[in-house]
This record gives sequence, structure tokens and C-alpha cells, in this order.
Amino acid sequence: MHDEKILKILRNNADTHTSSDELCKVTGVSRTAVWKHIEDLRREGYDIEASPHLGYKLVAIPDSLIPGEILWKLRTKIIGRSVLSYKKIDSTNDSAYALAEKGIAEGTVVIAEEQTKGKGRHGRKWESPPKSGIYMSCVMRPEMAPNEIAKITLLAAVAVAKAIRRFTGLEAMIKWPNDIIINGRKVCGILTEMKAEQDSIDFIILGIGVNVNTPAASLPKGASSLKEELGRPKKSDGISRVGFVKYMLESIEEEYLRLRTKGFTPIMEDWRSMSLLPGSKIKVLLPNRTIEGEAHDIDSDGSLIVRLDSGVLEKVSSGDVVMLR
Ligand code: BT5
Repeated sequence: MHDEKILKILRNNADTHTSSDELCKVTGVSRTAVWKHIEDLRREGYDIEASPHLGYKLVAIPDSLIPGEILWKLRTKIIGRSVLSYKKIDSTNDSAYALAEKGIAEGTVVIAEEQTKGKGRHGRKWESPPKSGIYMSCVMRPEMAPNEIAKITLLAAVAVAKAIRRFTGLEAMIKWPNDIIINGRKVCGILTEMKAEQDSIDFIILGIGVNVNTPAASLPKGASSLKEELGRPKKSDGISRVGFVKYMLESIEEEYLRLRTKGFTPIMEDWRSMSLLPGSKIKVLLPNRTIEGEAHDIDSDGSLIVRLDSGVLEKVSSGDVVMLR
């Protein structure tokens, strides 16, 4: 509480020193207590200069995925208004799911520096090495039928691809249904899970994993990170994960509000314009068979439409796509 107050004052006066008397006055605690709070902030990674005559000055902020940083100047009303952050967790999706079952508010975000059991789709693993990527899950409570869940996955793909484009200038593309690809390599995966009644969604957990500063050596073959794709090999050239998280949260909210007010069509149009697949020869691995053909389009419910070699159009709602050329 006092840490936050002190941090706020230091941030607002980042170009100058703030005396300890001033900090005592605003927080209502003693000089010794102020010093202790400064030490707490330093332990979190804030670089605070202390001068006996002038007071304290904030020199650098940490790139840690902590609420104080994520919430600072975050311009959203729903998404990320409440953030729970962990240094290490099994899976942010599992944690958010348990919280959502207890009724936690829409927009709550669980975020971690590392996952020990990061989940992909169909029981696959999501590699989540520490302090280099973003692993986050957002609780959504849309008024939708359960068979509309794909809309949220597609919405998230559009939001993340836009956030990457805006933040880095890289040409992020979407590969149906849930991958974000740059130069042919996967930099982000999305996993949506839900709890639903017969005809309405109780909640959706929107899980997003982004390789931000992750070295390619810590990732599976065919994967990459934003830093790698920007061609910044030096360790010190990292991208601000906190800055990027804010862009993502703001982008998700923008698309979510657009879905509410304008429906799914505009999102689908954006999705199409960033989609890697249309026109490509593809193979789709379905649970018990494989089909081959040309990616034709996506349907209004988020399914992929494949034009089989026979000319017949087939709709698939979940599966893995391999691009054949
Ligand atoms: C996904 O699954 O792409 C969804 C990944 C969702 C991860 C987030 S992190 C926060 C939240 N909490 C969780 O526990 N999960 C979510 P899928 O389409 O099944 O892709 C999985 C496959 O991608 C793996 O089998 C690997 O081949 C590859 N892969 C694993 N880790 C990767 C990484 N860090 N970057 C790129 N590719 C990866």
C-alpha cells in the first residue's frame, strides 16, 4: 500500500529527487518506515537513487510482470483491471479457471514469469521458460452460446497480432486457429477453455503465451520470439514485456468491445486480412483422419473451410494445420 504510494510519487517526479520529508508527509509514516519501503521496492527491481540531502529518485523500473507495473497508465476498463502475478506457477489457465469458478470478475488476469506445466491444446505442452516470455490468462464472461467459443479465440488472435504489429512493427500473421506466426515461425499460442451450461457460457479462460525475449535455443523447433525476429541478438536489447502486455490488454479490450457493439463481422474481416492460410495448400490433422486441400475461408462461427481436391468444401472446427507450400 505505502510501497505503491511512494512509487507513484517517485514516478510522477522522475526527473527530480523527492525528499524523505515529503514522502513521510504523503504516506503518514516515519523516515525509517519510508526507507524500509524503498528497500522493498529495490528488492522488486526498482533502481532508486538515495541522496542524503536531496532524497529519493527513481532511476529505472524493472521489466517484471507485476501488477504495479502492468496497471500503471493501463487504459482499459475491463481487461486487466485486476492482475494476479506469480514468479512461478503450474499453468495460468488452471489458476484462472479455479478463480473463475469461485466467481472472480470478468477481465481478471493471471500472469506468470514461468510455468511448470504450461498447456497447449489437446494435452500438449507449452514451453514457458522464466523471465523471457509472457504467460497470461484472462477471465472472460461473454454472453454467448457455447458453440461460439471459437469467436473468442479468433478475436484474441486478431488482438495479439495487432498488438505485435503496433509494438514492434513486425508483420505478425495468424495461422488458423490459434497461432501467431512471424516469418514462418510461431511466436504465440492461444488456448481458450470454458465452462458452460447447455446453452450459455459460464466463463471462458483466454490463455495467451508469447515468446518475447526468449532465445530460440530455449524453444521448440519452428518457434521464435519477438526479439529474435527483430534481429536483436544482444542480451541487453530486450523488448519491454510490461510495455507489450499493456498493448495486448488494450488490444483485447478494443476487440472485445467491438464484438459487443458491432458483432463478429469486422473482427472476421481483420482476421482474414492477417490470415496466412487462404489460398494455401494445406493438410489438416483431425482427431481420426487427415484431409488435404486448399484453405478457402473461415466461416462466421470461426470454422476453417477447406476446398478438398475433389472440389467439395469441408468445414472443420478444430484441428492442426500443416502448410504444404
Ligand atoms: C497452443 O497450443 O499454441 C496454445 C498455447 C497456450 C499457452 C498459454 S501460456 C498461458 C496459458 N496457460 C497455459 O497453461 N497455457 C496458456 P498448440 O496449438 O497445441 O501448440 C502447442 C505446440 O506448440 C507444442 O506441441 C509445440 O510444438 C509448440 N510449442 C510449445 N511451446 C512453444 C513455445 N513457447 N513457442 C512456440 N511453440 C511452442
